[in-house]
Amino acid sequence: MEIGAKVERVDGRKLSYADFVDRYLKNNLPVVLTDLMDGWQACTDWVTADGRPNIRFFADHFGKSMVQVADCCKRVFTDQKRVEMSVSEYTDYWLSISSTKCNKVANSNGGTESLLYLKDWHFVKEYPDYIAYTTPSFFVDDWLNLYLDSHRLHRDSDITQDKNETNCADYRFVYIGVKGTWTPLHADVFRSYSWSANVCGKKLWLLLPPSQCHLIFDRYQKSSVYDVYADISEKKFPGFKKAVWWECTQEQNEIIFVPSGWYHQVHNLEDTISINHNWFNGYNLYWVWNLLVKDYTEAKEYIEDIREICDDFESICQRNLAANTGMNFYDFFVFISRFALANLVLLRDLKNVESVVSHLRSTAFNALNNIRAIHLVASSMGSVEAFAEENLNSCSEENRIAYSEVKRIMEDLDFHDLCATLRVTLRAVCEGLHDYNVEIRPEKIDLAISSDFKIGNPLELVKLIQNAFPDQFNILNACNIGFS
Ligand SMILES: O=C(O)CCC(=O)C(=O)O
Ligand SMILES: [Fe+2]
Repeated sequence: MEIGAKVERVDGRKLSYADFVDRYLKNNLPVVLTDLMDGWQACTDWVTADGRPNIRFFADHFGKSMVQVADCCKRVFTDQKRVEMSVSEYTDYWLSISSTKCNKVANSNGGTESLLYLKDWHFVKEYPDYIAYTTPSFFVDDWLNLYLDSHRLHRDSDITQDKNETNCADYRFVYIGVKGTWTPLHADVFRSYSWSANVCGKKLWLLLPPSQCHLIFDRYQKSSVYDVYADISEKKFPGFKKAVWWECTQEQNEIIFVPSGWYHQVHNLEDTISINHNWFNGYNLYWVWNLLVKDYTEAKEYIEDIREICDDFESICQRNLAANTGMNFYDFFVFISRFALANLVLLRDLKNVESVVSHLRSTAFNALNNIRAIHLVASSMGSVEAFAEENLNSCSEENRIAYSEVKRIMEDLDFHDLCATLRVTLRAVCEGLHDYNVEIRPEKIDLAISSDFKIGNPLELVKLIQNAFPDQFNILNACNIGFS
């Protein structure tokens, strides 16, 4: 395996938000940020005096929680075998293997042993009053978790019933793994960004830029390599040897930013506790849409032969897409429609504020940037079959109600919550922008949101956005300048 680059390491206290955006978000490049975890409760409560996981603290305080645990020695299709157990069962396991000091043996014992890794624990959702950490300002512009605080990703009852509710609760996780546990090669859900903070322990990351990701797939571009350290058949994966990897050893109190679409494999080199979020915003929204299009196309090809005998072919495709990818076109459309409206409402309200101080200007700038990103994605959604008149009946009633009538959305209490959290979020983002000279003056923006408007499809959302800025549509284009 060729390692071609090391991930850059930067002191987070010396990096401005604008620089983070310019260097890493816009270029979609990874970085390790140091010195951002001072004062986190997790760094005190979850770590012993000698810097190891304070596993008894979890047993004592969170023992009853039910969590997903992966067995790193057992592969099931593209992932590790998962079992559900309580935190106290996991901590019992942890204490039993560390007392016999057999982690290494467990790892190499011919596959009969298991090596358990507690993963994807929705800790914040489960313990909202215990403030284990605060999200660093670089990562607060997080539309995914912001939305999920007031909305569900799916509204169709048949999909939500299938899924464990906490599964789609949010994308804020805690991971706890003994030395030797690992995560197979993957790209993140929705092709979102992730950030991952080591509360204690050490991780080895191997990352592959999106431009090279075709190299880790088989010749049909269907299945990808599971473990980069395994003996990879050149016949099956002809490109694998050509891949040039980025490497990073992440120490305690360091946070790695993983950009969109980078495949990565992760190994816990020590007993490790980490906190991670998946997130997306205006800078990678099109990654999410592109993934949905790709997965939709595959889902459709897969069942193409039954098209003729189905009345509701499109809705089966959308159902499969939601089940496999985590959301479908309609879920995504509800998401961007509501987000666009929330940003417009925020802008409109800012206009009414008398004293236009600089942070309000940068809030306006951010909201405009968000709207611009949504406008771009909605424009490219316009032509998809799923939104053609004859297919709109494959969109569930729940979804249609959620996006169509602007008046109804504006009266929806969940939407009010979304607006309120968006305001707080943009405010927090703007604190990092104080030295940035923003040209936008919200009081000059003539904004009209007609509440009798109906959003029937993506092109109507585009129209709504354009109509909202009657004479100043160029304002949306001007935001292209971004932070540079
Ligand atoms: O820490 C791990 O084992 C995996 C983390 C990961 O894949 C991520 O943060 O995207
Ligand atoms: Fe990941």
